[in-house]
Amino acid sequence: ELEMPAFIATKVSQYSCQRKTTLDNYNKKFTDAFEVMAENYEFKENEIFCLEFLRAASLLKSLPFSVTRMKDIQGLPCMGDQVRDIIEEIIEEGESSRVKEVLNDERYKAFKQFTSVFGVGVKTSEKWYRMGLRTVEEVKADKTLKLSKMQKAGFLYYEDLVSCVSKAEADAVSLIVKNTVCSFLPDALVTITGGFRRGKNIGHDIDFLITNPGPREDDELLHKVIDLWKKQGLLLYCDIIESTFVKEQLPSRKVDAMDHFQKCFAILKLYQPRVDNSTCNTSKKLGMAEVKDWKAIRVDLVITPFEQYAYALLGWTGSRQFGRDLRRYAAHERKMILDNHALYDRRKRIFLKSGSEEEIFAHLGLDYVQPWERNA
Ligand code: TTP
Ligand code: MN
Ligand code: MN
Ligand code: MN
Repeated sequence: ELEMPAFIATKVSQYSCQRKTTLDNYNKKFTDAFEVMAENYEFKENEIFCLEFLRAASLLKSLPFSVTRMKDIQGLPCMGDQVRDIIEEIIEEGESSRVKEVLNDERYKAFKQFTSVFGVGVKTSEKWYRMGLRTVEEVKADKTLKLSKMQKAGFLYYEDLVSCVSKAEADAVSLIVKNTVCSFLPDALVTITGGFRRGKNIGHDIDFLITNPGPREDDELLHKVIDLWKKQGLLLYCDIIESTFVKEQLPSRKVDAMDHFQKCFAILKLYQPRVDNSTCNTSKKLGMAEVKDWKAIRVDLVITPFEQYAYALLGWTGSRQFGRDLRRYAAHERKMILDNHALYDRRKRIFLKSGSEEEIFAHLGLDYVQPWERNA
């Protein structure tokens, strides 16, 4: 942990893509508080305030020291009045009354529960809240509600899905994905992305990028993989989204736009051989309910053309805030448009090709930031 004065000499950028943010967070009590505030504003669809708190959280995560006095944040970007008020409260009282208020708020608590269900977002939560529903149990019990296929799966596997995915589970699923993909396309490249690529040891899902180096493209690959898992009884849910990519089209300028890759949001059945303890054997002998020997795991599979692979890797590695800042930096500092498919230089009116993440940073005039330093 660095001392404050040694650190202050270097100017901190307002963009997280110009900072290094590892998983060591010296300011967790502040960043947890900001994330609650941001989430509450997200539930209220106040994007401006939501982003203000997310940016502040992200900035404090990148500091190599713990903030203990208001002086410590002097001269730092992303520290607006709302943010400073909460920092001050936490420094003085050990906690923030505004954050406590949110944590006790009926609407926040209900939305927090609803959005923890796979397939349920702010819009659905709003609807359920207006109907007077407050808990996941109440939603489950209400048989008049029309649930989407995704939400039905979300409730069916709720307990498994809210319990986080471990690194060991990610490695096990990774083997399954690689083996299945390579049984159809031996040269395919399968890469774990998302939080696990940033070095996290838990996640809410496991993200994979799949590409085929060389000329051959196989639009059927994803369908073949999914069909095989279905046949093997490993697929609990899947929603395949076909590619909507249009060549020559300029990258999307929207900060949180979905990309156009063929992809699949799935739930896989991961078998977990249990330690052979006597209780299990007894229950089997007695014909009691079998002990569940699997866990439902959320898996995202994304198929990318090889020439877009570096852009897809950068986008899907995240963090979400790191990606937002990369695109904001490209637009505002370089007059370029970046998305998960390409980088477009608006001054030169050309697409900039990249075969690696390093090349994308170089095109943007940024120092390279390692995946484990992107936990913004
Ligand atoms: P997530 O899986 O949502 O997030 P994560 O892996 O960082 O964290 P968690 O442990 O909660 O799973 O998304 C991974 C990254 O992919 C994220 O930075 C945003 C990006 N992403 C896209 O680029 N396009 C998309 O359509 C989605 C869903 C995510
Ligand atoms: Mn993820
Ligand atoms: Mn997530
Ligand atoms: Mn994901």
